[in-house]
Amino acid sequence: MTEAFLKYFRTKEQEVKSEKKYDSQCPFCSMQCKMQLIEQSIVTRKKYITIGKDNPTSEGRLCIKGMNAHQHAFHKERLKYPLLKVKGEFIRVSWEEALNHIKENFTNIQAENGQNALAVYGSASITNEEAYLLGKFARVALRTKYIDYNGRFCMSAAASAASQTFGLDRGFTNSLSEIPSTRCIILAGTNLAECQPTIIPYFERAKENGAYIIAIDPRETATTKLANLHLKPKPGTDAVLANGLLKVILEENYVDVAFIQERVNGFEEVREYVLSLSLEEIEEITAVPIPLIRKAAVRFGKEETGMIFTARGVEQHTNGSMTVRNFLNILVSTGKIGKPSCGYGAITGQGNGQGAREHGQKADQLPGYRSIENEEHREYVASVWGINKDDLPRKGVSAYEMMEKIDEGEIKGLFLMCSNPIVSNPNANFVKEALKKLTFFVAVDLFVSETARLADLILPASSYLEDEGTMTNVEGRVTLREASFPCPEEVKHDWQIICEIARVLGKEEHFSFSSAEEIFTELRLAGSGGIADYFGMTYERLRKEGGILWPCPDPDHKGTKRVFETSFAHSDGKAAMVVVPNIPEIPKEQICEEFPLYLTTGRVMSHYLTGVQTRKSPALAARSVEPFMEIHPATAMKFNIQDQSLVKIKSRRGSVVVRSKWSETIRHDTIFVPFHWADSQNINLLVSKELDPFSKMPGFKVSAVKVRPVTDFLN
Ligand SMILES: Nc1nc2c(c(=O)[nH]1)N[C@H]1C(S)=C(S)[C@@H](COP(=O)(O)OP(=O)(O)OC[C@H]3O[C@@H](n4cnc5c(=O)[nH]c(N)nc54)[C@H](O)[C@@H]3O)O[C@H]1N2
Ligand SMILES: Nc1nc2c(c(=O)[nH]1)N[C@H]1C(S)=C(S)[C@@H](COP(=O)(O)OP(=O)(O)OC[C@H]3O[C@@H](n4cnc5c(=O)[nH]c(N)nc54)[C@H](O)[C@@H]3O)O[C@H]1N2
Ligand code: SF4
Ligand SMILES: [Mo]
Repeated sequence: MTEAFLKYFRTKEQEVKSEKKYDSQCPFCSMQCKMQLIEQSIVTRKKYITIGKDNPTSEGRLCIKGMNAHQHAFHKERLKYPLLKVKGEFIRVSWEEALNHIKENFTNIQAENGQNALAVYGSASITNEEAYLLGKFARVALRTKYIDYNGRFCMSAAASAASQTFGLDRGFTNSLSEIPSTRCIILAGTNLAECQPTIIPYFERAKENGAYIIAIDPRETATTKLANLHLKPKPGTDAVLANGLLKVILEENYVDVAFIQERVNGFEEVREYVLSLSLEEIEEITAVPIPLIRKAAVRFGKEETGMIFTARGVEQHTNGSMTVRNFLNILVSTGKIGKPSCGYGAITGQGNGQGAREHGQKADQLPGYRSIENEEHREYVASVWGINKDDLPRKGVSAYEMMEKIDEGEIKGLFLMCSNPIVSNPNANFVKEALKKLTFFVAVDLFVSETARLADLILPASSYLEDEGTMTNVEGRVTLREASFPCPEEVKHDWQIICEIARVLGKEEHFSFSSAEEIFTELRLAGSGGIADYFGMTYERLRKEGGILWPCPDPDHKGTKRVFETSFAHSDGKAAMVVVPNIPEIPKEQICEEFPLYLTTGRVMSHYLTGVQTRKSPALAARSVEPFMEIHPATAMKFNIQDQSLVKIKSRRGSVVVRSKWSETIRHDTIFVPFHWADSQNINLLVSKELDPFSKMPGFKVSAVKVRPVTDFLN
């Protein structure tokens, strides 16, 4: 450091009058890094810095999003009061007026159209307590069957695959501490380096210890650079690629016969089918050369230990669930599960992507991962809730299908909490038009998001800095996020908002909670004996132990570091393999003369999801100010597209205009656009409404498109 800088630094330091520290947890991804917010009072103002805090998952690390999260939480556009739309303009109203308005509209809608005319749309960015309460709110306060959440677009394909193969869906079957000692790692469709940056040292340590890393991604990313071998399939062909890997594993005899005999069903059918396939055809479909398929399969097969990780790159397809099941076929048939340094990780997305999929926000689910269609499960949860089991609604439909019901007029009122669906749903224009048809629409948010703009009433929610509660991270570790600040002005916690609405609807007796901890106590009971069992956890334990891995069924239980050590969670204790058809993503999205390129979508390091929060953070927004289209220069030249020029991308659904970014490392037939921007830059205007039949996951990762320079459309 230069003398001048040191002098400047010292003067700055002297200006700091006092300093306060607040323990917190990042509001963004599934790593849920623990952090500390430092508030410095400087002569004329307050200054905030966020630093990492040690914990078993992120080990004190933070990425740039965590470091700058406070910028959106303290942003001047944070909602502070309820806003009611009157003649097209939002005006400030009191909570009492807001609640009365809800009571009147919800009551009228249900009186005229039946219970199911109201729907609830939740989120995996809220706490476990809030996710649990929202599920209960829909079933007990509104008595509607229509509830689903944004995790449908995130974890649903992996969750459905793990539930079907293993009988249990905990994102990572092991704890992160086992990664450094594994010998071979498959990273399928995950960009950890940008999406869960603080996890990377676990993989770096594995590599230092000699592990062989295989990445599967149609483009080069900061993550694929970590790999020893990078397979670049055509988007949407991963299920076929997995068949190829499995074929080589079977032919070269890398299967674990004893493990299969003892612990696996369905192996023979899969074996017979996969051996009947030709590697030439697999090469043709995936565009991955046979020698590379062979190299990857042999390496994974022959190593003593191995792990497979999948993320949205292979999951967000209309065959996403089956694709994941095929990767699990590989894992199970090589016996690389339920043992030290062997396992599966569905890299969870949102901060509470794991917990929020366990406690009853899903259309067909009750707390503890119970099923709303199972009589025993209904009986148990109804008894905890103090209601008659026959008063519990049956299952509803998935998030996007709720939009279709809104469009059809079956759903007339919507309660939206912590999501921005007109940006994040596929077929975005349709979704926007559908939401405009609602008779009454309430959005609960930190800001006036693009979707909240369409609401009749917006309620101001507390941020991660103010809201205490538990979040279940990427490992399945339940962590307690402490509140650091009181709610600003008239802001309320999501759980308080739910309780207050329940109260005006006359359901106070079921929602008389005065703290998040009280809700957690009921959640533990409602989930007790279920798959995701938190019964043994208390806030006190979570504080003391720095988080607990579920299941933790009783207070003396230490938590579960590794699942499936002795048996899988199906009733016979066995894993279920399944034949996965050797066909790529829906044929409609195959490229053709008119739409010759595959569009795939995803993320950049500095923005989070629909960008409502990160676009408000100057430090983050400055790193990535606008969306871009990654395109190979050879492809760009073919379509007369210069680097850094404006391009129109068009699919069968719609078009957007973004700036081009030449990249030598993306496939020639593929372009990539991140989805963090809205309105005319919303890439979901181009994505189709087709859904995966098992998980109802949309095909965010494959759209057939054409590209043209914007100048072609001028004059
Ligand atoms: N910076 C940042 N971090 C985040 C988020 C964020 O928005 N920003 N969001 C969080 C959430 S909710 C989630 S779900 C996770 C998502 O985490 P990831 O799933 O890792 O992120 P994506 O960028 O959506 O996709 C991962 C990779 O899949 C590749 N891909 C695209 N199509 C295909 C295909 O057909 N096959 C294969 N094999 N790969 C393909 C893309 O090129 C991309 O590099 O990240 C979490 N972390
Ligand atoms: N094309 C394409 N589309 C995708 C994806 C993709 O890869 N490609 N990925 C999908 C995935 S994986 C996901 S997870 C979804 C996410 O999609 P969304 O759920 O729509 O994304 P967010 O931007 O997280 O929206 C959260 C909203 O809630 C607000 N908010 C934040 N914290 C709180 C809180 O504590 N309480 C309340 N009440 N509000 C809060 C934010 O301001 C924001 O407006 O997008 C999906 N859409
Ligand atoms: S975005 Fe994820 S990796 Fe980055 S600080 Fe937050 S929780 Fe940690
Ligand atoms: Mo996600």
